[in-house]
Amino acid sequence: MYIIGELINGMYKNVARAIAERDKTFVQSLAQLQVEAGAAALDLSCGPLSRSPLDDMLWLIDVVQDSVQVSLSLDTTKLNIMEEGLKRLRKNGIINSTSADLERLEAYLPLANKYNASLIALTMDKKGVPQDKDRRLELAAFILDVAQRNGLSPSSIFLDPILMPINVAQNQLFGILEALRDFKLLSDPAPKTVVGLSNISQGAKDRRLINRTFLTMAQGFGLDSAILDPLDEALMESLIAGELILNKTIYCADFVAAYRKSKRI
Ligand code: THG
Repeated sequence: MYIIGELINGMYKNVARAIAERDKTFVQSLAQLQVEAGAAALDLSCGPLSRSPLDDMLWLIDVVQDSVQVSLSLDTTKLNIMEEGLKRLRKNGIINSTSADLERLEAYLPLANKYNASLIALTMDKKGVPQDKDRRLELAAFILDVAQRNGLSPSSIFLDPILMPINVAQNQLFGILEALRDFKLLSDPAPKTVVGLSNISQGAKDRRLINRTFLTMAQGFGLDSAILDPLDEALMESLIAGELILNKTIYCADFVAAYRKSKRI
């Protein structure tokens, strides 16, 4: 599982404060803790309250790159912020994200090519987030078709079915699992898949229990990557056990410790 740490997000009040006050130490420690806990990449988002989102994103990129070596996922809906951010990256990044709208795809696909970045593509368009699996698949097929015509390999694309909160869309969750499985059948080579895991429990009780249970199920449906909280230890242990059961790592008596060591977690 390719783990993208979610914690450097202005959606969290303390992160929004750290960004506004240019509190480098706070952001760098969040970066280091997530990488030590197993994140292979870090998602960076200034959040909805940012007054100068471009300056804030460039500042985040610089301070995070000064403290850890992992790839960065630039989480912004603004094209100019994405491009300025990509220019600053010291290693290959992740564009988070484009929708399935043709004009957005035609803007973001060339950026992915130019900066050698992976591209997260959400299966939503101007009509909104799909309510069922078939519409998610239809949009995924469209994304892959446009990607192919723009010369980007499906293996550089992470399809995101958009995980919805359980308290508003309980009846969609199984369809989302099926979409994760079926996305992989749409092209050869197959696209990758990703979800923003914590979305599922926004506004719910027992958030961590819901997060880790969904993650386990999504692993069974072939999920490749998740934006999640790597500091949630029960979640990470459950993830490791899931990888073991799917035969992605070799069993040994102390498998959690062995996995952490092999990934230098
Ligand atoms: N897909 C893609 N990118 C994404 C998402 C996605 N980026 C953002 C988000 N979804 C994933 N990251 C988070 C980060 C935090 C939370 C959820 C998803 C979260 N935050 C607390 C909340 O809203 O309750 C904040 C609590 C606080 O203020 O302290 O749950 O789906 N491609």
